[in-house]
Amino acid sequence: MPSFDSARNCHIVRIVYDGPGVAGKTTNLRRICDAIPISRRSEMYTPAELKGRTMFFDWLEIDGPKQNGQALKFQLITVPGQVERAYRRKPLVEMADVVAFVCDASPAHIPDTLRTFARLRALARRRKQPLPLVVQANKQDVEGAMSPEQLRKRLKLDDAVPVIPATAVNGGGVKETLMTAIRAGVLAMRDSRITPLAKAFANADALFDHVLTFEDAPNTDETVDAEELHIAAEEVSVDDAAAAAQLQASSLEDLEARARRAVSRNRSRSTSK
Ligand SMILES: Nc1nc2c(ncn2[C@@H]2O[C@H](COP(=O)(O)OP(=O)(O)OP(=O)(O)O)[C@@H](O)[C@H]2O)c(=O)[nH]1
Ligand SMILES: [Mg+2]
Repeated sequence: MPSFDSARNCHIVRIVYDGPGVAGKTTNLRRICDAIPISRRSEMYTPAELKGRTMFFDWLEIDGPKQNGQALKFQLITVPGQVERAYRRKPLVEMADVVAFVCDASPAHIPDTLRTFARLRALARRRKQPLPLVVQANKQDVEGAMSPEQLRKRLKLDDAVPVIPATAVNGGGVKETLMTAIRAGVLAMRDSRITPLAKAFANADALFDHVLTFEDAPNTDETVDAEELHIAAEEVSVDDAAAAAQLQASSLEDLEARARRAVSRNRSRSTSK
């Protein structure tokens, strides 16, 4: 839900760059930094990056167009895409006003993209407000990369969801993705209630403190509902050799085991009521 920062007298819209590991989320933010002068943005803040992988998040704030004379800022936040960091990703995605879902469109990474997207869909379903979504089909320069239309089909996206081709490493499609997400954010601001800015999201330091609170109880056994599992399994085409090779049997078994545990947990919860 867009928010109002009374300390700085401005509205804040949060755009979260979600997507699987190495899809190009951090690269998008770097190219945005290159394109926007420092007078119109913050520094990019990345706590504890390790060997080029995002461990917590990247954070960047840029100035947006004034709305009825009121200043508007966009917080751009990337999540860590590695599965092991899912417990850090979830609270960031839950607080998004708009999600820019960055896909690695190269064939070998499609199974990862499908699984991560299924998790996003599950999170979106649990929200009270709709979650505006922009999809970026990144790495179009890689041989055999899926086109935006092919990705739209694989992800079963509605025609209303924009899918933008990109080669983020060279800056291609980065601005288009950002502008589309900004437009969705401005619309969300008009349509929803504005809440006071949560302290946890006031700045990058506060966000880091907030994310660190999840370290004590990392929820690695994240609930995977049956429908999500169905989407993840069904969407991976078995006739696509490259994709099938990537989908290791152990991952599916793991997903199934977790879904079974979630179902039995829900059963025991409902019987104890
Ligand atoms: N070929 C190609 N490589 C890209 C493109 N965009 C990003 N990369 C490369 O992909 C790798 C991963 O990019 P990152 O931006 O760090 O990926 P990420 O999504 O932030 O990954 P995590 O932080 O692990 O979640 C880097 O080596 C990038 O240079 C692209 O359009 N084409
Ligand atoms: Mg990253």
